[in-house]
Amino acid sequence: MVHFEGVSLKSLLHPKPAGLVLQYGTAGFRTTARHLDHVMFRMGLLAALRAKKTMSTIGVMVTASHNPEEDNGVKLIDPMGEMVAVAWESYATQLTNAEQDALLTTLKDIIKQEAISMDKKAMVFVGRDTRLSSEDLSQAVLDGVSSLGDHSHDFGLVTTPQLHYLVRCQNTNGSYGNASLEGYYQKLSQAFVQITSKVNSPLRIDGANGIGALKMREMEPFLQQRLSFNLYNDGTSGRLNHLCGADYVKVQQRSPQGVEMVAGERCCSFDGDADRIVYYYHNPQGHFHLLDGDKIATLISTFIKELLTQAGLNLQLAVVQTAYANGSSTHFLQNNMKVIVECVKTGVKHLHHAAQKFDIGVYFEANGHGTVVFSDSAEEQIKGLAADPSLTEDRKSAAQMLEDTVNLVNQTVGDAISDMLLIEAVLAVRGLSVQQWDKIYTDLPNRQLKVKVADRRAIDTTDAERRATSPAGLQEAIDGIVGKYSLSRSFVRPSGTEDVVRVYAEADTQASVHRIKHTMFYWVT
Ligand code: NG1
Ligand code: ZN
Repeated sequence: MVHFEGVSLKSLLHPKPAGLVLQYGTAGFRTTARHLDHVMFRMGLLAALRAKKTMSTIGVMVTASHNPEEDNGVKLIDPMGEMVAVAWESYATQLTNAEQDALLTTLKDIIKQEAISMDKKAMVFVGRDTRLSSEDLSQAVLDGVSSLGDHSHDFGLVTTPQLHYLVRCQNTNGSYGNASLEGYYQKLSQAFVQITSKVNSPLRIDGANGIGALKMREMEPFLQQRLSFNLYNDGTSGRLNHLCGADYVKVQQRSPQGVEMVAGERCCSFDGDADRIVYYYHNPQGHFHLLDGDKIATLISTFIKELLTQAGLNLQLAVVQTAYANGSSTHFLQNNMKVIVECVKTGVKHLHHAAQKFDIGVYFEANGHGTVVFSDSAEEQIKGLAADPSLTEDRKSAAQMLEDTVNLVNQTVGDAISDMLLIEAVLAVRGLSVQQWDKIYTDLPNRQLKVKVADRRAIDTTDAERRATSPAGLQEAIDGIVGKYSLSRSFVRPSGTEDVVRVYAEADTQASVHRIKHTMFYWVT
């Protein structure tokens, strides 16, 4: 029997500002940290309900990722480490927006609608990033869980993907790994050390002044000196995500402040919660070259495809992208690599679900968020083959490398640390420099723009956001603009995380991109 008095009493300590309305979007709730205390308390309540419903441990991560230090946010993590089921996103919105006196009724409605048995105690894992506001906000989550009489484990400072990993481990009785940070470091390091016999030249890592830098330091001893790296923007002085980090580098297409760039040497940037990564370097003339999520997806899928061929394993491999994927990458993957390419709507949950339809699905957003997912059957076949004593040396080594790749990947969600180790392993095994990797295909010049408009929802899209269905005339105008330039493509869509619309343009030259971008800007505003 649950007594809701605890909820009533404790909710008073986390009051909702009357009239404030927020929406659980692509990245959960995300706004200025000042508006989030009641949201966190209520997400603690909802996570406990979700845990009871699924009879599993649920995760709650407090972070606003690449957004400014003053912002914060919260995301729920489902039992297998994936994003929370879509139906529960709307419960999250309802519970968050319920005025103070309607909180209990809303909570009870959800319990009734989902027919949740309140007898058993739930377990909720909580984690947070390095933002100043995160400690108090995660305390509010813990208060929410305990007000229902349920249990929680506070992992404190963790990267977002680490919390996803921990949740999955806990719910799979250790078959995915140990539900501890040490378990995470051990699993990834062991796989990395087994794949990589030779140490690459030092990698320069921009930690975005966030949690990723902290966790790389923790992981360093596990890596047995097989990865040589220098950490910059490690949070000891600079501001989180300020002029640094994966989002800054990708959007600005320039190197971050605080990293000593040396021509030809590879660098990478994490974002504020270490679920995204991009690589880059300066050429001898000092020009910046970016290797984004598309280049990463190409490197990884090429590597896996070659290993499958070498091992003689017939598994279906696909790459999942969004409309932001550079046209050159799609062309290369389809026509040169001959892999299946799917395009889905922006947002990791869409990519993740699409990737799960294949034996092996590699998915990346151009911004550097992505991972690889293996079906149960693919994992079994890889493991079976790696253990087969009758194999030739060549097939055996490929099968073992595939098995290590499975272990190196954090399959729950994009993970900057795990992705970085996989990329470093591929570069080392294939003897590729960052320039050689970059030359696999040449990106079409491209630009992104965010535009503040009166009502971003006036823009509707179809075909994985590549075409506009409203307002009337917009798509015709876009067709007219891009028709004037070679290899060009442009689209506009409302952001799911900010109150802006995003314009994307690519074409054969930077000058054409600029002209398309300007015309699009005038059309949208
Ligand atoms: P929105 O704001 O919907 O464009 C952004 C990113 C997504 C995804 C989410 C979640 C771009 C163009 N969009 O979404 O890819 O990462 O944030 O963080 O990078
Ligand atoms: Zn992030």
